[in-house]
Amino acid sequence: MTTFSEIAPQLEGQAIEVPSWAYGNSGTRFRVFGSPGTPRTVQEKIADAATVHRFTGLAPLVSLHIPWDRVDDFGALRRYAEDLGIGLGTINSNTFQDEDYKLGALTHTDARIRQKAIDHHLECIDVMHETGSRDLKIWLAEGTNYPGQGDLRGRQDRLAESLRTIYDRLGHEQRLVLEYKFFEPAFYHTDVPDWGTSYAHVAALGERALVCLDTGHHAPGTNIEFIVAQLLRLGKLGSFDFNSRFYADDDLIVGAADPYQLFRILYEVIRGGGFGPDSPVAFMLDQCHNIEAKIPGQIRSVLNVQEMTARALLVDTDALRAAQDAGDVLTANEIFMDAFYTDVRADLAAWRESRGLPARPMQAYLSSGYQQQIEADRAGGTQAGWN
Ligand code: AOS
Ligand code: ZN
Ligand code: ZN
Repeated sequence: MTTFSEIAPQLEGQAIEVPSWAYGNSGTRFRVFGSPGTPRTVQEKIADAATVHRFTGLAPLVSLHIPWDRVDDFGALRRYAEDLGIGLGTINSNTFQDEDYKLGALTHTDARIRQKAIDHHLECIDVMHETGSRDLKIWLAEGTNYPGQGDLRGRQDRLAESLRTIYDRLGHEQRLVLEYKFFEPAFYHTDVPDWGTSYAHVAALGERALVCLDTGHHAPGTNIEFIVAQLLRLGKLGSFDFNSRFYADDDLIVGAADPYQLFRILYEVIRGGGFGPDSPVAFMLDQCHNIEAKIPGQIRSVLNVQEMTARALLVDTDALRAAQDAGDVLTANEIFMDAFYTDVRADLAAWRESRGLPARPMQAYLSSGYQQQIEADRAGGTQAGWN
């Protein structure tokens, strides 16, 4: 079997993009709970994101959300982040919290409202020029709650036209990633519900339009790693929104609900050419720490991705291919499971230390005093959330 020392070099430079909103307050429709030390500003969110990177070496970018992270000077914000050792990543648009968008945004029958939603995305592209971001992430909460409420085909036509206007404004180095979600907040139909619909739209737009795959956005039982393999084959997997779920879009810590599924997804990413320094795939997290401490929650998340990546790299692909070609079902499965069952935590700890990082990032953070400091420093003021 492949050994850890053989695959360790491939772990160099693994980069996971943490979401700004993971550091702010979040919750469900029943309540949003605050917690001490929660950031009050986007600068404090960035400071916390930089802290995750400092202890793990895994999180060099923080993705922003407009308008939640809007500032007057994004150039200054970029320099602030860079002074803390990280960069600004994906810009996430928001057409799901404005009164005008109750019945749609990019799909709306009213051209004035569609233009307002398009203009919001054009503002996001302007921000990208200042932050140096590559990706504009579009997630649309658009759909209907009742059969007959909307013209399904007309909505697709208007969506295609709106996306075309946005795509044509992108800079030459910029990309559009279109995220799908099978339900919520719309309950009867969602206008971008599945990978096929996202693929159809991004394929029509051009080579710098790709699919964003949120691991919590599928019906229970969906074989997500198959979608990963297919989109990589098609050259249209742009980014992940990693999280985990037990039932719906729970936005829980990635790998917490089903580490084996995360392993299988990462195996397909590696086999499909989506992993490594030249990978076109952004490894974003999209999570909310509703009840647990936020910085430790992000540390746990990036470590879970690193650990399952290491295990997936351990798969003996030569032996596996031989077993597959021979039709040796049980041996093939055993080779696959051998890698998944390999505990790489001690190897990872030693490898981190060899690179000047804490062997055990979580324990290093918890004993660093940073949490106590921010709880003292941020005792006053209004905590950031989904606003
Ligand atoms: C919503 O369910 C989606 O996962 C979005 O990707 C995400 O929550 C949003 O981008 C945050 O603005
Ligand atoms: Zn998402
Ligand atoms: Zn989601």
